[in-house]
Amino acid sequence: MNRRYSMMSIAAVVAVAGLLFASTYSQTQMTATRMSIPSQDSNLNQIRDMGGIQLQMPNAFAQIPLDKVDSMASAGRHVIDVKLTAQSVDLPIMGGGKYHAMTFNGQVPAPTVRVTQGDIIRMTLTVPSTEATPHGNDMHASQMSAGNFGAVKPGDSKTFAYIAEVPGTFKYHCSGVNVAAMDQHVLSGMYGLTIVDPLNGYKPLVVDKTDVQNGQVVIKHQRYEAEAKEFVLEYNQLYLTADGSYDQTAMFLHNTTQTVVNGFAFGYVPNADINKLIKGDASKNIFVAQPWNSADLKQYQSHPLFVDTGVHYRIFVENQGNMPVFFHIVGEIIDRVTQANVAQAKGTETWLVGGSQGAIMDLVFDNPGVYVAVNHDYAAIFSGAATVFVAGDPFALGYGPGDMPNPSDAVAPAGKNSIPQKEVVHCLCTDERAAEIAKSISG
Ligand SMILES: [Cu+2]
Repeated sequence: MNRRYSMMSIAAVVAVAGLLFASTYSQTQMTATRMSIPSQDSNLNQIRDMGGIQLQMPNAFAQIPLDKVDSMASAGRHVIDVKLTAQSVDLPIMGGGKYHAMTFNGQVPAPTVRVTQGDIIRMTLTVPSTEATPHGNDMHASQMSAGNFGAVKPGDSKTFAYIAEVPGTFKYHCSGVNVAAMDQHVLSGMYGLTIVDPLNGYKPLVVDKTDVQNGQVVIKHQRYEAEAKEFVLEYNQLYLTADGSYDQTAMFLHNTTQTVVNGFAFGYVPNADINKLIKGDASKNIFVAQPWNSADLKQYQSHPLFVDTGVHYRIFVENQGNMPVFFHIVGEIIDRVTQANVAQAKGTETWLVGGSQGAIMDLVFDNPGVYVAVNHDYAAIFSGAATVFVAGDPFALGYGPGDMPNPSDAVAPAGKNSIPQKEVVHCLCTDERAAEIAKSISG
């Protein structure tokens, strides 16, 4: 390819990227996009005027006609209603201050949907008239064109239904305004997870250990039943200007402001109470960064994940962001990685989860101690992707297995083969939402 043609293709790619991702509602971003592709001004204006990109391609919209759902339910399918409300709200950010978040139901990430393979998910998205922009929804557990669901205008609501055919973890997210500004909406918080449990349940976990028998080292298959304690860890990035607005230029450069796990940078680290338990002094930090550490922070105060030794753990990991996640637990080996109920790896140190991809990590913590789950990209670790697991009672504080509560947003909703856990309210969510969560976990 000669230089002139290759320059032209680059220009074309930039133009298409500009069309797809131009944020319709931020003047700064529009200006930035215009500067790089001045000849696309009229197209951008047209998109802005119609409030998004109308896809001209034929759609394969495999949704269930809504009037058929009831008869399918009587025939034996289970129907799970998912009700999402778009809510733009300012939420706290590590280091103090707030950023302009876009949420479903006042929380980041959005509520985790948990169903069984073969269930019908009937999703209704409501966009209150107070919202400044339309919103959409794309559920990766479905297999249908997002184009046909389209944008829901402020003051409207819209429903679609589909059968969750494939087990595993699947992202769902706002599809922006007919795809335009989708990056802004998703990276500002409009994302969530659907867990589709396998119809016949999860598989028991077999971990190979060694033993000595008759003077010989031998392999010993250690079996754990499918029943497990479960966590959800959703990775994403924030790209923000100094005033907490979405910064599209930073996104194009992959210039991450903070890396977040379930919405928080460093949201699952010890807090003052745990400092006090261990050091006898609330102000003596036992972890290098404790940015969410004050009882005044209520649902935002950080909280580590307490785990038992010798128990099967199932961690649903989803990469909601723009950067790869090299999922690793410092001091542990992941006993099994599963996608679509098929084991992808056993005994792996790290597992790569690409953008908009998920995986189920099965492991057993054998020894008491502190383990840190990271995205093993140093930029991600140091900007927020460090999640502390405290296994057993390594500090000899006297608590027993399951005594310590875990942060509610990291505990998966109950499904097939779940072992319940004690929970404490923790979420990047509004006070109203925190009150609802408090009610739901107290019984
Ligand atoms: Cu949206």
